[in-house]
Amino acid sequence: MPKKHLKEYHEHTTIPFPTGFLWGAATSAHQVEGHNIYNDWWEWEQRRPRQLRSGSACDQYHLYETDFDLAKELNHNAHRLSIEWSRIEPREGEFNISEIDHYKAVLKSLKDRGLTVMLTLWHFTLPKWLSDKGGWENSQAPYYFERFVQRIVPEIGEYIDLWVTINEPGVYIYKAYIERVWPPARKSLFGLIKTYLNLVSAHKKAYHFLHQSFPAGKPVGMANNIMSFEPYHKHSLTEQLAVILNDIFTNHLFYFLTQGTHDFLGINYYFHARFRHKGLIPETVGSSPQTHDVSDLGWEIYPEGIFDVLTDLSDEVPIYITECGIASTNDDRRNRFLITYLQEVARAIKIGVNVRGFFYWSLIDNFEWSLGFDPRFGLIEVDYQTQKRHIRPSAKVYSEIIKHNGIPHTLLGFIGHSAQADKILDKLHHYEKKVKFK
Ligand code: GBH
Repeated sequence: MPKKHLKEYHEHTTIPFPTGFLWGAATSAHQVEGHNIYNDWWEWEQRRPRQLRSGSACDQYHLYETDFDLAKELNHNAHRLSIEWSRIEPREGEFNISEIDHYKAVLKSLKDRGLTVMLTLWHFTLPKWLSDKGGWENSQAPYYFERFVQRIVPEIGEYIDLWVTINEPGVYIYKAYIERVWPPARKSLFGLIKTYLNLVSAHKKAYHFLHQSFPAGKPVGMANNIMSFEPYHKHSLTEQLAVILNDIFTNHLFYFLTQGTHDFLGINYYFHARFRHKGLIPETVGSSPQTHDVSDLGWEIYPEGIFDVLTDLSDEVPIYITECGIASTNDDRRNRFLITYLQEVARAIKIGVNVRGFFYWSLIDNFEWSLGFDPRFGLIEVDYQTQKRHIRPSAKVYSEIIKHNGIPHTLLGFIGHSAQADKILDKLHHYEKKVKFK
């Protein structure tokens, strides 16, 4: 290309994503629906302060059409959500037909809007009847899950494009058995191991059943919380050992135990951790607003980490980023997050990583488990007093990226500026008029 065109080329092109890339957002049933009164979380919440109970949550059980209209309006072409087992099977072996019909209507309304549907079958909550029997520690738990899957899949299968069997088994055992801030909040190494292995078995059973049900093929995977680990000192052996061990347990063990049962890898990316030794024992180095750009929860904004985990897990099967998002009431920060993280995803794709989609966590503000409603992850703000939805400016930036199936270069210039997204978009539209994006 002649030299004089280089500048123009640089400024006016979009960082492209592959054709057919899935763009959307993710939610989970208990976090958005409200009144999931037959599950273990509901029971657990009643023992906690009122503001930490899910209650009506976002009332998406009734407002799903409003929310899906907004997703559509924001150019999303895909959506990830979960169904609530305890609604469908509120008592052992008894299936509630009207709740099954409800989910058919929900899923159909996504299809009516032309969205590709990714459905999670288990996202952290258990029917109370099962938690009373020991939950995932019960040796029969994988069979109960399989029975639920066998009952529901034929009913809703026609609406689903991609299946996620289970969400973040590693996070679940950590929260429930180590931190003990989630039910069953038990101190039991045996229980922890049993739960983990039963989740392995539950995933495999669901995988095989889904494959039998749809021989023509609907991809099946699961979603793992994948972290980017680093040694603080490049040459410290103890720190490197800490990286290797954490990497094995957090990022690879579940895949290893379920080898051959993943049509794609579902990656939830939120965390970066550096290990620094104090004496012989490596500790994680924290990030603070003084030293790092962090979310409202203090989680470090570290876009390079998503490149790291994508290249690390790049394999023969495709990857979907099943969750990635930030809790922030500062929307400039969310813009910065979206643009810089997606730039790193694009970089990974450019060097050959087969990434097929990105689901921002989350479409709307929602119930963040033990932390209640304070963390604001949504592209759309929820006013919990009125259940009104307000589109955040960052949702429009995301929508613009989707429209271009890539990141317009004009957006890059604004990373780090505190300009309002509306201004960024004005500028972008001005450019578009001038240079006509393809
Ligand atoms: C994902 O977990 C989950 O899949 C999703 O449900 C969650 O909303 C999202 O990320 C954002 O956190 O209850 O004390 O543990 C990632 C791990 C799990 C860490 C929820 C923060 C909330 C505080 N996250 N946890 S607590």
